Amino acid sequence: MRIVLLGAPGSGKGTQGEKIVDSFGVAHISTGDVLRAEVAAGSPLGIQAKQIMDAGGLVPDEIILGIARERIGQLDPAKGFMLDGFPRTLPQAVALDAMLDEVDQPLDCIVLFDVDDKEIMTRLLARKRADDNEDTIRTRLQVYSDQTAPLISYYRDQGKLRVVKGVGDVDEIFETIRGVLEDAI
Ligand code: B4P
Repeated sequence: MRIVLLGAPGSGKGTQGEKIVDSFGVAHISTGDVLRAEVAAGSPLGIQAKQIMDAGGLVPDEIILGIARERIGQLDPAKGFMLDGFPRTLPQAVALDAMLDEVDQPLDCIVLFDVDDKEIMTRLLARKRADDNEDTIRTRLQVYSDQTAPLISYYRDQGKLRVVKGVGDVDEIFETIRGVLEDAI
């Protein structure tokens, strides 16, 4: 199983991602977690990423693709993985497809979390992470709509997109995702 979790900031990719990993035993790559670990370590990448993340922007594609190549390269794609928060731009998605085509292990399924902006604002203000204040969240939603939402039609055109309503009880949402993944794979 090679899957991508797609959705606006705060749509629940991290929350459901943990459940998918526990249940399906796939490897998990979260570019957001990698970046937060770099920030915590105070590395040069972390110092650069922190400014961008705190302002609600996206870390440049070259940096993210470097991280993704390294992490995916350490895995056996045939054993399955779940990407959470990556790809987030069209160039990232195209580069990912090329990377996986090289090893003849294309993505199976892209799960899109459908959650409206009002719910996202409420959740992220409650989460209280460094990048979770009202202005930053608005910027992140705009960045999502400009740079990440085009991936929806990109993956729909490939016939790989599955949409899941991401509002309601966390366990019920997971059961829906489980059904979607079992059907798709
Ligand atoms: P991410 O780490 O990917 O985080 P996120 O989009 O903010 O949140 P996620 O969707 O995982 O939501 P969560 O489960 O936590 O990105 C952080 C930053 O890193 C980006 O802004 C960007 O700057 C940078 N970055 C990462 N990847 C990048 C890339 N590929 N390219 C460029 N830059 C990149 O849920 C949110 C909250 O909602 C939680 O508090 C949770 O408890 C709650 N929640 C979840 N499900 C719920 C439900 N059903 N009901 C109520 N609350 C719920």
